[in-house]
Amino acid sequence: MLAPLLALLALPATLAGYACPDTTKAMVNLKGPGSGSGTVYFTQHEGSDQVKISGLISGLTPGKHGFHVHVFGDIFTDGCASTGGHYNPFNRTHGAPTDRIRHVGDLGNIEADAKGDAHIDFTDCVISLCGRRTILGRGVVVHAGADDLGRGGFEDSKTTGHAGNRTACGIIAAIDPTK
Ligand SMILES: *[C@@H]1O[C@H](CO)[C@@H](O)[C@H](O)[C@H]1NC(C)=O
Ligand SMILES: *[C@@H]1O[C@H](CO)[C@@H](O)[C@H](O)[C@H]1NC(C)=O
Ligand SMILES: [Cu+2]
Ligand SMILES: [Zn+2]
Repeated sequence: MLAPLLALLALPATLAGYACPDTTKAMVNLKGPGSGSGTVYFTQHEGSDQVKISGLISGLTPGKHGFHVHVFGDIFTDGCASTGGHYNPFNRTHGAPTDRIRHVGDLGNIEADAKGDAHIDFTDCVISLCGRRTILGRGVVVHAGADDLGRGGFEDSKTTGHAGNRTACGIIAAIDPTK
């Protein structure tokens, strides 16, 4: 009786999804200091742990760019630098979105095409738009380089994915969920 319960409690808290009682939507407008700007939407339907992430970021250098939720939405004090580190409420190491051990904010990479456009359309069930893992009011950062997903072997691979400078960022704002 007790053993399965204890096993369940020992699971990393990031494993199970977090459903919201109401449909919740948010958006982020991303802007420089570096190249890349655009808008990304987050949608989580009533009772679901899936967050749909969609949008377009243009003006990027072609290729992969680290894409994370950072802990603070503060782009006022010092631009993207004041958004803090990756949103990591469970004190884990950096990883890929599909890893069992990851930061809540680890959304991996977006990829810009030859024109510099990154079309974003994926889902994640570790971030949430409500409750203990909410990303509302926090920051999104797009990096100049690729996120190595913790596997690059650099000094900062296990904290930031060695993704380099913060090229664009914005604040995740709640929007009208009926629209
Ligand atoms: C987070 O984990 C590291 C080791 O991975 C540990 O040194 C540190 O004390 C932990 N911080 C908190 C707040 O638990
Ligand atoms: C990061 O940004 C700083 C300041 O803008 C710049 O001096 C540096 O060359 C950049 N690093 C890379 C790897 O682009
Ligand atoms: Cu980041
Ligand atoms: Zn991370």
